[in-house]
Amino acid sequence: MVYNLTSHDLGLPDNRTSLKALLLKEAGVQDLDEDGLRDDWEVLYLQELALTSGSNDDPDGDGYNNFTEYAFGSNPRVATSIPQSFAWASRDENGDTWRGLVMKRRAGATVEYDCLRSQDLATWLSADSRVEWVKLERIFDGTGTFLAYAASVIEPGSEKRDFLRVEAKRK
Ligand SMILES: [Ca+2]
Ligand SMILES: [Ca+2]
Ligand SMILES: [Ca+2]
Repeated sequence: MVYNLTSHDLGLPDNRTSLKALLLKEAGVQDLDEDGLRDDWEVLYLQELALTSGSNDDPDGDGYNNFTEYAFGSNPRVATSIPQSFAWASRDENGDTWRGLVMKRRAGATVEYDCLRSQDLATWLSADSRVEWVKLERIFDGTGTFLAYAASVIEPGSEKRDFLRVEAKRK
């Protein structure tokens, strides 16, 4: 992208608007083959398979399809690289006890995550207001993911226990 600041005075609102539009376009997510995987991620990780291997394929045969590896930050060409196990965590804040799980989730807006809650492993409820993503922490391991903490408040004295499950979907 080239934008000549000598001939485009940024003191003029029209020029600021057009530069902003250009920057947003450059920063946008490209998915020309519409498979739900960012094209730059495909080129980097799938390499020569970038155009032929789609969301549901599993070229490294590790049991996790490309979308799952994309959503949870593992390598789709390396069978020993699989989505990491979720870890349990809890913390106290303003008198509330939060319990939840820590996981890697993709930065940016290409994947939608839903954290589901169950008390019997049979009925799963969309967590909505009971479970929140309470913490996002940038990690710089080259996978473009955040460390995320999904948690729900445990009512004082509650005997109930929650199971949590995370689903990742294409946006
Ligand atoms: Ca793509
Ligand atoms: Ca795989
Ligand atoms: Ca893998």
